[in-house]
Amino acid sequence: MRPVTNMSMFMRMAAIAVGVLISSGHAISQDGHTGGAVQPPSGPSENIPLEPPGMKPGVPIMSEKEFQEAKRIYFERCAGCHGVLRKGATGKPLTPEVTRELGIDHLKAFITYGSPAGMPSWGTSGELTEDEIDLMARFVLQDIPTPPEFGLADMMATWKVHVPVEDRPIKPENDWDLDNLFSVTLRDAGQVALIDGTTYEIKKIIDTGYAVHISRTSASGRYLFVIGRDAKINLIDLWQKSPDTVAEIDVGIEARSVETSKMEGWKDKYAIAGTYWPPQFVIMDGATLEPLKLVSTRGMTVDNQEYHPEPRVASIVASHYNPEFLVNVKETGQVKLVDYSDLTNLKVTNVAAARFLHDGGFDASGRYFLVAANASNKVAIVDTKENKLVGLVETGQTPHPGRGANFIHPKFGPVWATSHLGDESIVLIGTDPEGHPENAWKVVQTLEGQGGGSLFIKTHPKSNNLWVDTPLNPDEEISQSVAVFDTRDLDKPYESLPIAEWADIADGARRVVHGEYNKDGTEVWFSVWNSKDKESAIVVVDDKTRTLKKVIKDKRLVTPTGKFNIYNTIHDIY
Ligand code: DHE
Repeated sequence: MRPVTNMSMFMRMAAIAVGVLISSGHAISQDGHTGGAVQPPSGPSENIPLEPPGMKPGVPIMSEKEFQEAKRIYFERCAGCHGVLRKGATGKPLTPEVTRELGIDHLKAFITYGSPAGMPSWGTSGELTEDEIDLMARFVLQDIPTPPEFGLADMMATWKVHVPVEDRPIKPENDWDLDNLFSVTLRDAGQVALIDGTTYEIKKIIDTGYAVHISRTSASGRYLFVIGRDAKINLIDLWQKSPDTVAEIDVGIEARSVETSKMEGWKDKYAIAGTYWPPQFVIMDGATLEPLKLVSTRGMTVDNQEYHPEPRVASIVASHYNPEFLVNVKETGQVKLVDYSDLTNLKVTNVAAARFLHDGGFDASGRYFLVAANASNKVAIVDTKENKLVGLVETGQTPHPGRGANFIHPKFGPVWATSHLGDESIVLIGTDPEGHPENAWKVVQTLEGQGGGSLFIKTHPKSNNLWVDTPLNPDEEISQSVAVFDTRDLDKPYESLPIAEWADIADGARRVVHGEYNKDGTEVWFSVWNSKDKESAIVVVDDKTRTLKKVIKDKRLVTPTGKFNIYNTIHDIY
């Protein structure tokens, strides 16, 4: 397996790409939108009770104003990797024992130039000024400010039902093709665009939380749940004449995941959201978002069995076999199967997987859930019928599947695939223990893609194409194109399609990210992701001919990233 050629450079670029975008949460107000302008998040910084900083011997002085500013920068750029409590995850621990040992000059150099292990070069890239670097070096020498908890009363204080259930439509009141609608994340606008999958018309833009992360649909497809990094959930009723937010709530301070109950008999009943801070999840009423049950994820790590105070909730999926949510806890490496059939006597099965759990998806049967344990270079497989771990498979470096891709391999039968952040490999894992027991939960083939920095991989049951993006690769030619393999002949080299070039955008990073199919599986949509002050686009590719079908451009399409086709999201098609 060929490692990424310039790992330091690559990881820096990757982290910068993430960090830059996290940091830009300014309002872009649009005519006709609901709600007001999106503000950058208060983050954990706002409510933290302060000790006077810089009062310890050998620890530099900071004014309270500087301290607040540093906390904001830390939340926006550093916490995703180092953790709110600075205990480390993807990034190294930054606890005071560690930072004081390193000293201020070392810290400043580190922040300025980055490291081969993946620390971005915040200074040389121009992302932070010299003064900001000095500020951040002084900040990480201080004691760690612990953000406040966020309990039921805090949630209730933010909970709003704009349209009570009894005032909502009893059948769809618009003529939209709801099945083939796409909810598109407009990351730095704090909005989603609802785009018709046939006409490519932007039907509506709806204000959401800060740097909205994902959209998920209720099992019936009626409700769309959107969650921001600021842990704000918008519940959008797609049956309204003009679909809009009917309820909203803040479930914490930082979040990435939301899901709804999918089990027969429980469809649309509950929603669940997990938070990065505080480390917990909350089960809510599926039609109103009323918070019903909060559960902490603090506890022991799976490997060395030590207490962890900040086990963040990464991906969440709903089981089709049991009335359960699968909550993937990053720092402890546990998959929690949370039985929602009795919230009073809540049963949680803790499956010991590996650290640090991140993103994942089901196999084609919907029974097995495969999740990346990215720091362990492994994929863990959970049987959602029998509630147990059935596999822990070694992959390439830092698997990042999104939800992965399922197809029938000509030789090995049903497989699920992941690409990687840390190298160019694409790993195919056998997923059919009944029909192909010899291949189940084993890597049956490794493909060579165009490079590391991949975030998402995609196919469709009706397609013979396997699409692999590489938005965080340092080489522009690679980050601005996608690789496509023929699933009927995987020994054939991939074809590279210049998606950003097709978008015909003059300048900017133009990273090509996140493929998503239309309902029929005849087209695949990619985002051409530029910074918020530059033009972005969505490029629609004809799946059969692998040729350009349409470029969707509009001044309102600010930083499009994730795209969620309603039908495919309801039915876990990927
Ligand atoms: Fe994501 C999914 C976390 C950066 C776009 N992202 C997820 C999930 C998690 C996560 C836990 C799984 C949710 C689920 O399925 O329930 N993402 C994180 C991070 O912690 C990270 C690395 C850094 C951060 O601070 O946020 C991060 N993610 C990004 C981006 O920079 C991306 C590329 C652009 C953006 O919009 O922020 C990005 N993440 C996405 C997308 C998905 C996602 C599009 C859903 C993929 C899917 O097909 O389901």
